[in-house]
Amino acid sequence: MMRVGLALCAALLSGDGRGTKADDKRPSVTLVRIEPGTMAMGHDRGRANEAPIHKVTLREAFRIGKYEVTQQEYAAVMGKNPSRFRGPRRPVETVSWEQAVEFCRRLTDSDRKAGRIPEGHEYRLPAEAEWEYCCRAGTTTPHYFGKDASKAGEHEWTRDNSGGRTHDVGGKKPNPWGLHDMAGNVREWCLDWYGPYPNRAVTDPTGPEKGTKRVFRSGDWYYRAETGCTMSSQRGAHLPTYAHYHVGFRVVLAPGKALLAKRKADRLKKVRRQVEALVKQLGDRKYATRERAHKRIEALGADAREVLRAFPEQTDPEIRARIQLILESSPVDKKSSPVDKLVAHWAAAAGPRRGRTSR
Ligand SMILES: [Ca+2]
Repeated sequence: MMRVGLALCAALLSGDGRGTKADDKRPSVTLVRIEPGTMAMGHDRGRANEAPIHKVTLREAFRIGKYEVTQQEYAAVMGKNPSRFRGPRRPVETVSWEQAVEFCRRLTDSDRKAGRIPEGHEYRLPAEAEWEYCCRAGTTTPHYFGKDASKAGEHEWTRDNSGGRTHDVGGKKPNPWGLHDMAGNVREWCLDWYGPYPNRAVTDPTGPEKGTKRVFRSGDWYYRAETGCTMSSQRGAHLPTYAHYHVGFRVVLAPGKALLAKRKADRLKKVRRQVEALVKQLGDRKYATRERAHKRIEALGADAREVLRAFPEQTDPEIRARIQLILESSPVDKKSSPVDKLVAHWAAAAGPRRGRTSR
């Protein structure tokens, strides 16, 4: 019954000819593929919890719900509908973070058994950074439609136009990546514990390791756009058991932990071979050769640093010192880049040999 319900739901949602045999193998929710990339996350002139602006890199492609999870979708998986504002295509609300996570787990099970999702993939809530990346959709303005909040009504259900209730998903214009209701309708639970942002560039962030509240993002039908609550940077949070009629969620479909671990192990194996060759070059007395080796290690990024941390103890103290400098350097802070630090290190160490290097 669950499969039938989900398939029916998918067909109703897409309106694009689903219902054929081939379509039976598509995921049960409508998803949009998101490519890896970088963004400036946060806002320095918004609320205090939106600062500092920091660079975020997402290395893996993933898929995210084109819409908030609807009541029809939720009921088909969970067997009940907790929502206050009833309607099959309205977003599910009055759903806690814990219930949203359980929905993802059950949907993963059923879609996996039905062969609807790729091997090793799973549904989960979006990480907060993934959510903002999707909301911004390449934009850097306060709203994904620009600076002018007077255009909010074309894109968002807020207190200004909602009539004090939720509305069917997809009723407003999508953002540049085709996602609907990222700014309004219901708030959306994210995976992360709530906490302050890091003051540095980060890769694939998933928030603090511990906490008491879980993050939700997006504005909602309850607040006016002029309060700034529908800006792409706006953050909120509450206890994971909190269930209220202004909070729902959308799902992400992405490789699960086991698949990610396997991919990482394969990647590190390749990087290790390259790093081993480059470390040998560090012993070369020619400045240009050493600099090239370090630049190439730096270009390999976080993976290279991980390999170097596990690198067998070097007997040569100078090579050991150089590896240590790479590990201690931030890969993004230009003023303290490994190359800059090493240039200083070599300049100091090369005093007696000055004139013999190719500098
Ligand atoms: Ca929303």
